[in-house]
Amino acid sequence: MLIGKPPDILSSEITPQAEYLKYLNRRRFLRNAAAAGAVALGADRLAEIFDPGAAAADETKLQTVYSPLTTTGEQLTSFYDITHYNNFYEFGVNKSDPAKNAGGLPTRPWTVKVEGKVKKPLTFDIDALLKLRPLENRVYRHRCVEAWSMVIPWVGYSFSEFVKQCDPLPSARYVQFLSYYNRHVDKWAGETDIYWPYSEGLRMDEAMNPLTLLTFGLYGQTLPNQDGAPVRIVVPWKYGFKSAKSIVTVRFLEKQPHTTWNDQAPTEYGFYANVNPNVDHPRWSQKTERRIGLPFYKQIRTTLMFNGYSDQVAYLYKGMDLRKNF
Ligand SMILES: Nc1nc2c(c(=O)[nH]1)N[C@H]1C(S)=C(S)[C@@H](COP(=O)(O)O)O[C@H]1N2
Ligand SMILES: [Mo]
Repeated sequence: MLIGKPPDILSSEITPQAEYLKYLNRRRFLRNAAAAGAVALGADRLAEIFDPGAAAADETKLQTVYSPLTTTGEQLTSFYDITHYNNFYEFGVNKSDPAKNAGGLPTRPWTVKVEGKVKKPLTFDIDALLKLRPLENRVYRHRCVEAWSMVIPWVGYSFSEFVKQCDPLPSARYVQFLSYYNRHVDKWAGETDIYWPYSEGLRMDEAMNPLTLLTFGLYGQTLPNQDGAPVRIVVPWKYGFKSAKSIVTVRFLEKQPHTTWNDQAPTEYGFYANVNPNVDHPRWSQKTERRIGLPFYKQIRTTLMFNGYSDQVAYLYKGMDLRKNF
């Protein structure tokens, strides 16, 4: 439970990850939470519900091709749920906050810097990145450490295609992703004690796995800001927090980078964060998950090892103790 959570906020609106933000500015938080509670009953919120298309109006269509790496057979989560039930702490800690607050994220001009163990540092313009490879439609399962999940038709290409352009040195064993951070734009970041910018990382072989997706869109159009515009990473066999949004820097490193959630609570959020029903979170089971958007009686699913991607990724962890390396 969040300390001092006002009773008019639905508990499903507040994330267990947020509970771990130890030095929340309590007064500011309470003020914001009260405001969010008021909005939940107010006219803007109703307009949002009755006109879900409004959220899509500004997005642009992307040319896409079919990908054999797509996961089929499961009902897609609706565009509305994918874009209104988000974790993006720079824009607030409630699930509905990013849709309301991320509008000001300036997604053009946008560059992605490449640094560290590379032949030479590079800067890519987002529009050049969009044209680097054909954009694929890839339906992936998406599972948050908070035990909810979605099925999302992402648009992008394998991150390995990007790495090929970067000429990493043989000493590069890890990749770090840093998100956009500007405290004048991401004003809500100050509600947390997170050490910004948001940082995540992968071992090089994980990053090079074809499933690791450099992601520019969803449902055939550019990413809405709340989902990490204009470019994010998606790592479908890991808990959602590994998938950094709105990436501005990619660093190739010799040593394992620090990562945001691991900094916050090392005993709860490991570096690997592979979806693993056999390793409970210290405060809840990971055996099942709640599929967002389905009727209540159909929501609970068994969580699959590596989120169902064992055939593609189990080889990466041969000989590792996944209880210790969680
Ligand atoms: N920059 C940034 N990236 C982030 C986060 C964040 O707060 N900031 N949240 C992570 C978490 S906890 C999850 S579950 C996913 C959620 O992605 P979605 O909102 O598109 O479903 O984004 C991840 N990437
Ligand atoms: Mo998450």
